[in-house]
Amino acid sequence: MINFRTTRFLKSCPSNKTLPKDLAAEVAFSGRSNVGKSSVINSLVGQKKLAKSSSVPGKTREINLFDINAKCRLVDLPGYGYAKVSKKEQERWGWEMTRYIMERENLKGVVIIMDMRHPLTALDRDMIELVRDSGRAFAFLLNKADKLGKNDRIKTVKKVEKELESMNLPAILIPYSAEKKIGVSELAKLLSGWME
Ligand SMILES: Nc1nc2c(ncn2[C@@H]2O[C@H](COP(=O)(O)OP(=O)(O)O)[C@@H](O)[C@H]2O)c(=O)[nH]1
Ligand SMILES: [Mg+2]
Repeated sequence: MINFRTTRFLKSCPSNKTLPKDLAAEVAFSGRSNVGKSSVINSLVGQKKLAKSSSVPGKTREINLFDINAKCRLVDLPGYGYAKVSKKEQERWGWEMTRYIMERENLKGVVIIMDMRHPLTALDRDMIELVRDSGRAFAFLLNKADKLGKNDRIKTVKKVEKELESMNLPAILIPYSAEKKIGVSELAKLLSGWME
């Protein structure tokens, strides 16, 4: 099992051109703006402020890379679907993201983070298609589980599982709360399996 506590910030890249050498195993986090990507990374590494989290959506406009150790990295991809960003900028980011996911040699898997209260939006489905086309391993985190009661959590997991099956995409689903630290050890185990 990987020790995530040693994770350090490596680099922010405004485009694929400035990415560090493709020499370490990477796992990437993707999701709608404000879904809690940065918070999930912080909860995983047990540090409050490693990835910048903010209540203002759409702030992360870059590919942020973190070194877990000499051989493994975490990658925070730009959030999608923030309406106040221009169409042109969103499009450019779509291309950067597509390129990273399709071409990155040492990308071992993608974690698609969704809000447990609003899973599988149209933009999430676009991301799912992209990841499927790339042939990468992937899994889903249903974040903000603390906002739902126990019964609604169970219902949501069943509903999402069913929909993914109907898309012919059986996948790992982890109910998660970055705030209440629910699902952290499952996530750590999953990523360790991908990278080791
Ligand atoms: N209740 C709750 N709020 C969360 C959780 N994860 C993130 N948030 C909040 O959601 C907002 C966006 O989080 P952030 O990590 O910046 O999202 P990002 O834009 O996807 O990186 C912040 O106000 C967080 O405090 C969670 O598990 N539960
Ligand atoms: Mg963020």
